[in-house]
Amino acid sequence: MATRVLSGIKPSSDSLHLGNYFGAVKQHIKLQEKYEAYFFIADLHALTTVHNKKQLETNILDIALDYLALGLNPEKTIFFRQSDVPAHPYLAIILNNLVPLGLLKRAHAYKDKLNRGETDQSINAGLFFYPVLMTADILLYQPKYVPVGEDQVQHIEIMRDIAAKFNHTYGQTFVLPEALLPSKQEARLIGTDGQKKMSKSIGNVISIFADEATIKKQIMSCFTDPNRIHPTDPGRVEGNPVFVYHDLINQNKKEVKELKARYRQGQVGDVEVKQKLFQAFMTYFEKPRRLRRELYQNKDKVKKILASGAVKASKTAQKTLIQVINRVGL
Ligand code: AQP
Repeated sequence: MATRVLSGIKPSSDSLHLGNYFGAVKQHIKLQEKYEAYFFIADLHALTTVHNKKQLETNILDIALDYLALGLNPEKTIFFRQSDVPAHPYLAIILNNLVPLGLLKRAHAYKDKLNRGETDQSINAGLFFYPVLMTADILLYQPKYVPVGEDQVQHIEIMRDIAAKFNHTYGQTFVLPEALLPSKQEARLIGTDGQKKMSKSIGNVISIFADEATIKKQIMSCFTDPNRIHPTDPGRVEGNPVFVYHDLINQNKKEVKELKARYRQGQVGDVEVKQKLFQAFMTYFEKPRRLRRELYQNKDKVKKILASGAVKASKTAQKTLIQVINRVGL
């Protein structure tokens, strides 16, 4: 059997951001050349935050368009919507019974919400059980690798714990998939606030497919070196989000080197550095942005791709589910 990879993205907003791209999607596009790839839109996971039918439908289509425009090749890859494969929630319900509550209480997604001032009254059970559904998402396809950003590493560990518990309880069933991470800088891309990882729920993002004015605003309002008051003050380049993004996006390496040198010596203002970043961004994503506009005119084709992906994904998922059902005695 060919080595398999699998990963998913939540359609909880209407555009992928730079963190999603460098942490996950860029790897996905590369890996589809080498492995048997399954990539899905995790719409059941989006239900934890999106409670508006129209909004969810729009987000799902938007993420599908984003993914395809960025280079996902439906000829090579099985691309589908999680909710089209009912085996996902089915397996999650079975696995719930093997997971100690304590393990879920330690999960980042849940703890982050508590740290942001939410309580057990405002956090829904869907979010709490999210690592279990994610475990089912993965185990159904038995991939060797799960290419994700650093924020998902703990959830992958939880998935491995649950799979091991299942094997121990019911006999060897699952091989334990591994997380696959890109470079350190890409695996946890810093947000435009210069403090937290780029996250749609925080809003510290640069959206890949937003209109130019929005992207310009996101880039121009990016934090830089907080200790630098005047353009003539020597500035810090390391860890400065504007330079982190330049390093990843700006193909003109000579320009980046010169900008860094001038910044360190207090010879360039933040505005110029950001304007150059905006230009580099538009160049880097010029082709995907054009492709996405074209795809948008052909939404039916996108729906067909997802429908055909769902048929193929269901076949694989069903096989695993039947094996599980037999093992547990249902
Ligand atoms: N800042 C980031 N750096 C690197 N990778 C990231 N990912 C997300 N943010 C960064 C990776 O993108 C993939 C899909 O993520 P997701 O949208 O399904 O969920 P997420 O990780 O929860 O993304 P957000 O933006 O942080 O969403 P919210 O704010 O709603 O929680 C994953 O592989 C993830 O690692």
